[in-house]
Amino acid sequence: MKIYKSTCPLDCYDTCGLLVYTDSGRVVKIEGDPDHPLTRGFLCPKGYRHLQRMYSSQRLTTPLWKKNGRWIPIDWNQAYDLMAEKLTAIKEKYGSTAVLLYTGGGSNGILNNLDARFANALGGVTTPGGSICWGSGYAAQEEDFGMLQIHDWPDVLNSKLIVLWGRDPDTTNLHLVPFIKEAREKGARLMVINPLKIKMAETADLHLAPRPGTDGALALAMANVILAEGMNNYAILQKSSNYRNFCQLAEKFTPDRGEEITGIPAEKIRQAARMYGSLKPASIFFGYGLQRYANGGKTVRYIDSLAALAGNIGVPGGGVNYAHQFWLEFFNDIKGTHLAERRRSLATPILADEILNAADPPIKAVIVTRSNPVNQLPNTRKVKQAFDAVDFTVVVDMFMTDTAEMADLVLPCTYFLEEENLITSSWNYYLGYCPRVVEPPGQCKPDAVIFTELAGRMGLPGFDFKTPRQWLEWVLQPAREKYGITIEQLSQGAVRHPEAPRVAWENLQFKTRDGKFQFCSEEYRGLKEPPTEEYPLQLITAHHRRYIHSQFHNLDTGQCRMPVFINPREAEKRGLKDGEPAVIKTPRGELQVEVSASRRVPEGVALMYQGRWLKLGGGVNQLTPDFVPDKGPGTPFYDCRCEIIKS
Ligand SMILES: Nc1nc2c(c(=O)[nH]1)N[C@H]1C(S)=C(S)[C@@H](COP(=O)(O)OP(=O)(O)OC[C@H]3O[C@@H](n4cnc5c(=O)[nH]c(N)nc54)[C@H](O)[C@@H]3O)O[C@H]1N2
Ligand SMILES: Nc1nc2c(c(=O)[nH]1)N[C@H]1C(S)=C(S)[C@@H](COP(=O)(O)OP(=O)(O)OC[C@H]3O[C@@H](n4cnc5c(=O)[nH]c(N)nc54)[C@H](O)[C@@H]3O)O[C@H]1N2
Ligand code: SF4
Ligand SMILES: [Mo]
Repeated sequence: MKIYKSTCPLDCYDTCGLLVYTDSGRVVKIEGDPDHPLTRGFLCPKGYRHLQRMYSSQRLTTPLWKKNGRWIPIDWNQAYDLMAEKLTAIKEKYGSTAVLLYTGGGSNGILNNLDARFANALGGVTTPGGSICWGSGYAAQEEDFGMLQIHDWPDVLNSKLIVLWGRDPDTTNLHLVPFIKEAREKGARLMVINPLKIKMAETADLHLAPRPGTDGALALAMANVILAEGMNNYAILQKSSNYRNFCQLAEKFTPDRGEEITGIPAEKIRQAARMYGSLKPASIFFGYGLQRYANGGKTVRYIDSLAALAGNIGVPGGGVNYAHQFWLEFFNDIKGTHLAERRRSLATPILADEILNAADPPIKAVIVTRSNPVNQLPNTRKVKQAFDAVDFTVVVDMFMTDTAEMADLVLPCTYFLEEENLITSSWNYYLGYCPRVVEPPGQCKPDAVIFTELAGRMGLPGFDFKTPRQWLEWVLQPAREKYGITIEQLSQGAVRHPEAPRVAWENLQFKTRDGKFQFCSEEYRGLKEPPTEEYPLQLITAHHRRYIHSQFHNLDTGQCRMPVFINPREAEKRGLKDGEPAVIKTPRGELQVEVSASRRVPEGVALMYQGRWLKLGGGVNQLTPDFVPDKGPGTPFYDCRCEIIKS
């Protein structure tokens, strides 16, 4: 038996430290590494299912080529020849930006970015601009602070108040939970702001349940009370711009107006404002749900402004924790940005339309890596149309996903334990390592090798290294030279970024153009798709505890209707009983579902979990809207009205 330290590569806040046990060339057990400073020895349900997934009989083990609608196994030489031939022909006829590279959150491995290097070396391609995930809030924080920083997780122990604003750590950020518990044992209070009664709301000191997509109005109404009652803090005044205009905006958002928009009683808004204005320092943890709306970018900006107003920026135990942008400058540029001669960007939230309408050049080929856009982009019907319209689609994955099904060529990649890699996260400051602990099955190859070999075959520049280890050593060179961080060191456990702040913006020197924090005075706007008589409910399609996006769903057997959670009163109004089949309808389409009556969901809201495969009876994105929100562009999945009827 051998034991290795490794890192969970999933696109998750936590990037857990793992202990991987092998015996006779097989992984026999995975558990949490108790020495990891943040994740401390336990895993979430997905972490414990890695083995089942890695050894699943559904793994793709050979390149597959679709001929006359049937999959034919081919070898790598044939696969590379096919790709080289198609991509060269398309580049010659239309230019390299006729190729779209679509990458996603399948793996946080740094070497996986060699797909982008390949695309740049090809001459530069088209990529989705903005983000399917966090785009609106990201753009908002860049406006306010100039860049994104977070507090170290343990800094929450300095907080007197913790605000989980749309974040549900028990579901998506499990290893933050013990830190929150410890802070509460030390006396910190907890406020949960979430339309749903999440687990933490059960024990919170205050739970506010705004109507989905109205948090901006809540933040402004809280600012109104803080100003009216003189609880504002002046420390940031000299270090900020646009303070007065923000105050003028907030003055218009009385608690009564807040109540009208959010549905939260004015007195409760006052109570929340008094807690936030007096229990200092207070830390806010953003989730991404609240920015998946037409107004999501502004929402995040108003909340940033509220935090600044109350004096919760730049202080231990304070902060507005969204994401951070460290590490990149400590690595050599694996994406090879300099290799591209041209590039083009298409807006992510309307990508299907963008593909269908692209001209000069049109999109002729799509390369999909570590993502499942047919399942994960909004408005599936259109996404399928767009993929259908493209001449040549290649998908690199471990499984025959909804997207892979639509491809011409599918290339089998390795599981993270089958090749070495480095793992970073935008949600904590640690860098982790994954060693190669077992041999890959069949002909599976790591993405790094696939794109290196393909580039070699096509004679593209910029691929001087051949093996993953050579690439890793090169990527790490700046961190090694500056801080002595080596692969050997990383194989002993994750390393914290030496320059990342324990407290974000501690000196109040911001990265904005004038070096100041930017208060937001943009006009408040509501939803693009508020409920109507025909579609009276708002549909949230959130992330599930046991799955990460579409991953792991295929390990569950059987096809069944997806549950839709609604308040028992909403079920009753429609004559629907718990467990009964029903149909959910939105302006995009409909889906067969099963009613699940739940008091956790407020009236006026329907909750479904995103990710289940279309071929397993899922596909919530058949229902979700595709339009460009206020900032990012992010992807406003939850700005979606619906109705549920008997089937
Ligand atoms: N309705 C709705 N839709 C949503 C969201 C929502 O809240 N509601 N959330 C959005 C968010 S936040 C995100 S981040 C996106 C996620 O969207 P995607 O990133 O497209 O999501 P995944 O389903 O995780 O797809 C990852 C794929 O990569 C594969 N994979 C894993 N490891 C590797 C690897 O090393 N190499 C390669 N080549 N492939 C690998 C997996 O098998 C999987 O098929 O979805 C978005 N979609
Ligand atoms: N288990 C698991 N963990 C994950 C993921 C996963 O798929 N599964 N995905 C990872 C990724 S890529 C991401 S982006 C993150 C996402 O992590 P989160 O942001 O924590 O999760 P989401 O599911 O995007 O957001 C949903 C939460 O926002 C709330 N919400 C929805 N609308 C509103 C609103 O208008 N206002 C407020 N205040 N709250 C609202 C929902 O009720 C829900 O609790 O999680 C990461 N971790
Ligand atoms: S998915 Fe997240 S919480 Fe689960 S094991 Fe991986 S890093 Fe840890
Ligand atoms: Mo995400």
